[in-house]
Amino acid sequence: MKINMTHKAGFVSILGLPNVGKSTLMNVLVGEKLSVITNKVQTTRHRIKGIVSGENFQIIFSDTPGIIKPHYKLHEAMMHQVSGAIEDADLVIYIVEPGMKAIDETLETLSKINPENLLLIINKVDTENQSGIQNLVDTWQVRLPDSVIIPVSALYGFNTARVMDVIIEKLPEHPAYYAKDELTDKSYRFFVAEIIREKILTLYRKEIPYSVEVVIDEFKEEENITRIRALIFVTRESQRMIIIGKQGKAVKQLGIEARKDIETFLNKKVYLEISVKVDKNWRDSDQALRRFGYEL
Ligand SMILES: Nc1nc2c(ncn2[C@@H]2O[C@H](COP(=O)(O)OP(=O)(O)OP(=O)(O)O)[C@@H](O)[C@H]2O)c(=O)[nH]1
Ligand SMILES: [Mg+2]
Repeated sequence: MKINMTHKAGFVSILGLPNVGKSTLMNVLVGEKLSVITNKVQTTRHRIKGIVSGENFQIIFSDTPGIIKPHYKLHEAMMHQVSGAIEDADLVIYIVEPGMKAIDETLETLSKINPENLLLIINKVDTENQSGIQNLVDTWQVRLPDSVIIPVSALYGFNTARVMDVIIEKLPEHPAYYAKDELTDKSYRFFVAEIIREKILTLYRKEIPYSVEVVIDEFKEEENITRIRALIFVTRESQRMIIIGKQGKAVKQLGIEARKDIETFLNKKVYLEISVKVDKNWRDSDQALRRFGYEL
């Protein structure tokens, strides 16, 4: 027998300072479906939506860039997405981690959010003992008396089911916004560029990851192979030399590792060509940022 139940749906934005585990948490909450998220073609903006649909509910999560003070127009564009995610949200998940000092900065951001629609998550509690966790919860509860506060370990899945329950409980009644099999708003191109950028982040050090942008210049699906041409932009010739490496060894390694992951992701053979270009000013250029898919 099918019981007619009301349907809930809403937008849940995940915010916080850099590195607190926003992306880890979104991946966990979207669950196994995340791996399929990447199989859908949608828009090219940088805030990443992950959609979870049940029979009677739909949650549209937004993973957002970590909140920082902008040094470049790039950062402004990133923070623009954070403000957009706050404006669109039915609920905001704000993540903090144990020992986080930047409480004032956090409270300033949180002052823009209705406390009843705020879920404060203390992540990484696997790094804290029981009384430490209780202290953190108490400290935050004093500052945010009207918000739900949940200690979580996104890495180990501790309390993440409770987070889902609280979200579903708080969702407004609304029909689904997206088709129930839709998993993200991002395209193949976007995720391919992210795979390459992720490899750059792990293979190179110092300022390289912060100076790099990846653009997919060509994405051609043929019957047995997908041909991808990626452009890596850096801000200085010296960085270009580092990316390429002695006799091209570094970029070759990057290409091999990225191609493997892209093949797994697309479930197809991939031919990947990488070029490295210098654009001194891309982080401060409206034109370049627009080309790279940032909204200004
Ligand atoms: N110990 C522990 N580490 C975690 C947990 N959640 C995330 N991490 C780690 O924290 C680091 C940052 O995680 P991300 O999910 O990339 O953090 P983020 O907030 O999305 O970071 P930005 O996108 O840079 O702002 C990674 O090394 C994760 O493995 C957790 O619950 N416990
Ligand atoms: Mg992240």
